[in-house]
This record gives sequence, structure tokens and C-alpha cells, in this order.
Amino acid sequence: AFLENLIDHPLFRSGECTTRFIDQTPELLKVAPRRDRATKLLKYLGEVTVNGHPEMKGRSLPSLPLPVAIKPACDLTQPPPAGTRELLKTLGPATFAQWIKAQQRVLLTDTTMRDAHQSLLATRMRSHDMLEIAPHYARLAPGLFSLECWGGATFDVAMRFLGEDPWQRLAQIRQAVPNVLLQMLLRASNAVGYTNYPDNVVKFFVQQAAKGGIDVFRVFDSLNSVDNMRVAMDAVNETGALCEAAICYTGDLFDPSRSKYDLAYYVRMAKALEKAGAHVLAIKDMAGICRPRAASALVKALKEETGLPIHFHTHDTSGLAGASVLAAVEAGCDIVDGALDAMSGLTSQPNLGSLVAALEGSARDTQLDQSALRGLSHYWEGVRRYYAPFESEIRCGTSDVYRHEMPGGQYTNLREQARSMGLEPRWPEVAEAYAQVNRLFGDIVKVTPTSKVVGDMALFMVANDLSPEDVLNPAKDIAFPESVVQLMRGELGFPADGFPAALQQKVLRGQAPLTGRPGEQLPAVDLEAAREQAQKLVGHAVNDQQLASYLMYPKVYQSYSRQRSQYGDVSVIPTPAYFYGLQDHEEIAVTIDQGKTLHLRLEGRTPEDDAGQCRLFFELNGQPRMTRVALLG
Ligand code: 3PY
Ligand code: ZN
Repeated sequence: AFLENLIDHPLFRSGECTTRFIDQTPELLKVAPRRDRATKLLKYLGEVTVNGHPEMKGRSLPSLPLPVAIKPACDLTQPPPAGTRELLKTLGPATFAQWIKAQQRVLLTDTTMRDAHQSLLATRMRSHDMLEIAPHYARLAPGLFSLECWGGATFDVAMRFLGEDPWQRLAQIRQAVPNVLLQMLLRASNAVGYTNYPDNVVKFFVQQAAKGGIDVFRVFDSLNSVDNMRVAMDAVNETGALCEAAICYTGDLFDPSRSKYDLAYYVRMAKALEKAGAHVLAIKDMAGICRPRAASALVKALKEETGLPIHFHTHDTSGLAGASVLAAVEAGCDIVDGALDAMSGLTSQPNLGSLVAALEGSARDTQLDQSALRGLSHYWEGVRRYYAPFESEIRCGTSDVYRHEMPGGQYTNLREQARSMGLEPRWPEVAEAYAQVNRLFGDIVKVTPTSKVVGDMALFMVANDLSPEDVLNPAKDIAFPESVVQLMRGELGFPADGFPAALQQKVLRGQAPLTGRPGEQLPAVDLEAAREQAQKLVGHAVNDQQLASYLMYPKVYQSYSRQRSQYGDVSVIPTPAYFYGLQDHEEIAVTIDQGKTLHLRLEGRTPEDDAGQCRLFFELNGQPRMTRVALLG
């Protein structure tokens, strides 16, 4: 192992070391941990090569080997030019908000590393693919307003399905992109989870996220409750980060039969958010139903009625989101979201490159370098092939979204859930039931986590052949899904006008609903006691970030932690090998630390023996290594 270290050392390889090299390079003697890491990675690769990745079960695999995603040419030895991050640091959030408003150009957020893959690829994008391109972003697109790269479902999925530490992802992106603002999506009191957390947990989480590198927090509540948002917003403001408060767009601004969500409703909420300390207002059109005329009217009204810059976020499920974005820009919107071309469209964001091209030469020209963006998108095109098994079968935009109003991030997940229940052939019924449930619940805001409850109920109705009349019929006994009971109890809060009383009573079976803000009822968590508990469960010291993970997802964090001690840091493995293992004679390079690369080659394997195991023979930096794998199932 010492020799391996010596041979691999960059100085030794370059031939520039002297006879005192060994004395002056103590890390050469650090053999145990590194060997241990390599052994763990070999174990992982052996298992995935033989048994496949558990996430691939039942999915159709791409033909292998996959071509490597091509990165655009870029001189990475050059420091990245200054960008929005330096400005925020220099000006502070309030003055920075004024700077945003003073820009003639429209500013752009790239959502590729968060919402785009959440909406297209079931949130499965791995850190490795983000980190390969992150330094290029810093140099080729320093004029972006921000990179949305954290929060939403990515936190949970990273640990639960990818064996990754979301905090490590954030730290590594931060290091690679020191100049552009990093943005996250925060579900107010639901933080990055599906339930309300006690106020002190939300605050602790926000503090860790800000320390970990987040500059912009987009905060929303799944019922548009400003009261629910305050705790998170106050916490953000204490950190000095930019507080972007989001209004979830729902219904149809111009439909007189849904006057609940009229212009006055949005203006009222915007004013309340301004008062609550927002630096920026986001219009969060999670379903992509804000039509061009509505986008225009809304942006105009919010600009007139508040002093805040406006950031427009939408999804292209209908196929027309680009038109809404351009209408918003025309109406004076300050910042808009897009995903780079290869990760745009359908349930994802509209095409960022095309928006830039469409605005070229106009008064709101984005001043972004189109050819640089094309280079970045070309990379994503290659990366997207790695994730083919997670793609949905959806090929085109659908006007049906205006009827069912499912968020882009939920649409493909719910379809997948329907498939797993054998309901895929009845998808139009599921979509219709989703719209019916919305009406039964009183026409509510549908976004994580309320959207999940509506989806649960819709599937439940279709699976049990229940009509809305059945659901409401007091004489018909129904065992409602647990999430519906929790919603009606007020565990996610209440819509401004409450839930329809008859349904609420039926669901709660005489139980009284909560009153007030759910966070108020939850006792503060003793953070040090929770840390001790976590340490006992995982068997190692738990730092603040790990504690935050544990507080969000206690079970998921524990199983992630077990996996991590079994396989080490699997995020360093390139994605094709991570998901599909190695083909015979395939060779990969795995960088485990800066300047420390393992060259791995699978030489071959034995057939299954009597004990149900096979042996895999690798070459690791020129040395033979063997690992045993038990065949599953
Ligand atoms: C999330 O909360 O993850 C969302 O993307 C909501 O739109
Ligand atoms: Zn979204």
C-alpha cells in the first residue's frame, strides 16, 4: 500500500521528487484509511456489478457502455470572474435587492441541478455529475443570477436513494462555484421534509444551510400561509442570506368562478410577505398553469403594490411556459427561472438557452453568452443518458394540466405511483380524481406536501372506485389515507378559509382539529439530547449538519449512515459505474481526493459457487484485488 501511495503521488509521477521526498511526504505512510476506502468502493462496485443497483429494479436499462458526457472547453486554472455572490456579500441583502431592481437586463436562475432533475428524472441526479461541470459554470456563466442546486426533494433523495450526503454536495458545489449565488427551495416549516417541524428545528436547519453555502432561500408554504412562513423567513434573515418569499400560484386569475385566487388575494399575500421581511418575491407556479395573460397581470400588480423585485418560476408541462415567462419579462419581472436546454421542457422549467436567445437585442437582453450556455447544455445532454431508466414516457406538453393542476415535480412521481398500483391504464381517471379531490378539499394550494396528500387521495379514490359523492356521503364509511387525516387535522396548517366542514368532520371521525399554527403546538426539540440519541444510533460522532439530517429524516439518516460505513463515499464513483456496475475489462478512474485517483479495472469473475457467491477480480492501480459478492435472489 505504501508503494501504491508512492506510485500514485503526483510529484513522484512527475519525476520531480528528490531523495528526501519520502521524509517530506508523510501522507505516503497513511496507508490504512485509503486502502480501506478503496476496499469499500470495490465492495460496492462488486455488488452493483453482480446484483444491479436496487433503484434499477423493474426499470429498463440503457445499452452499455454509455458515452462520457462532454464538458465544454474552459480554462479551469483561471479564477472565476466576480458574480452575484460578491455583490450580495458587499451590498447586504436589502441593498442587493435594490441592485436587482435597477438592472435593465432580466436576470436568470438555472434550475438544472435541482428542480429540472426533480421534475424529469425523479430527483436522481448525483453530485458527481454536478461537480464535474460546476467549475465550468463558474467561468462560463458568471452572469447568472443564481444556481438552484439544493433543497426540495434533493435532500431526501440524496440520502435515501443515492447514498450521498446532501451537505457534502452543497459544500463541494460551493467550493467549485464561489462567484454565483447558490439557491435552495425551503418548504417553510416543512423545511426539506413532508411534515411540520418544531420552530427550533426549522431555525437550526436554516442556520446550517446558510453556513453550508446557501445564499438564497426560496421559502414557500404549501397552503400559502404567511404565518407558517414567518419562522423560516426570520431564520433566513438572521443569517444575512437573501430571503426570497414565494407565493404559490393556484387556480386561474381570470376565472370568475374561482375568485378565491384573484389579483387581490396575491397582492394581499405579497404585502404581508414584504412586511414579514422578504427581500425578493417569487411567483411559484409549481404546476405551470400561470398563463401568459395571468403572468403579465400578476407581475405588474406585484411590482406596483410592493417595492420588491419579482422572480418568476414555472414549469413547462403545458408546453407554453416560455410564453408566460416572456410575458412576465415584458411586464417588468426582474428574475426568471429556466433549465439549460437539455434538461428543460415538459414537467421541467422552460428552456433557458432559448429564453436568452428570444430576448437577445431586446431592452431586457440577458447579456449571457449563448455559446457558453450551449456548451454547458451539451454536457447535460450526455449526463441525461445516464439516467434514462428514470425518464417518464411523457413525450409532449399537455393542456390537461390546466384541469388537474399537478405540480411538475409531482406529475411523473404520481404516474409512477399509479403504475406501481396497476393503475397506469386508468391515468386519465387519476388526473380527473386529482381535480375532484382539489374541489373536495376546498380548492387548495397544491404543492409539496399538500400535493402529495391530494395525490394519495386521488389514487385511493380510483383504486376503490369512489366518486366524490361517495366520499362526501355520511352513510358511507371510508378508511381515509393517513395523510388525509393529518391534513384535515391541520397538521400542515389551514387554508385561509379552512377546509370544508362536512368532509373535515367525516375524515376526523369526531376528533377535534388543531387550532392555530402547527409549529406552535410542537414542543421545541432538545438539540443536544437529539444529537446524543443520533450518536448512539449511528455509532459515531454527529456534527451539526448530520444532526440536521437526522432531525429531518431520522430513519433515512440512519440507513444512509450504515451504508456509508459499509461502502464509504460512493458519490465519487462516476454515474454509469454507480448505477450499472462495470463490464468485463472496463476501466474507470475514481478520484477519492484532490490529486488521489484510483484506477480500477474489472478483469473478470468466477461463476456462482455452492455458497451462492462469486469472486470478482479487479486491478486497482496496477495491483490485483479480489472481492466476493453474494448473489441476491
Ligand atoms: C418541492 O417542494 O420539492 C417542490 O419542488 C415544490 O414545487
Ligand atoms: Zn418548481
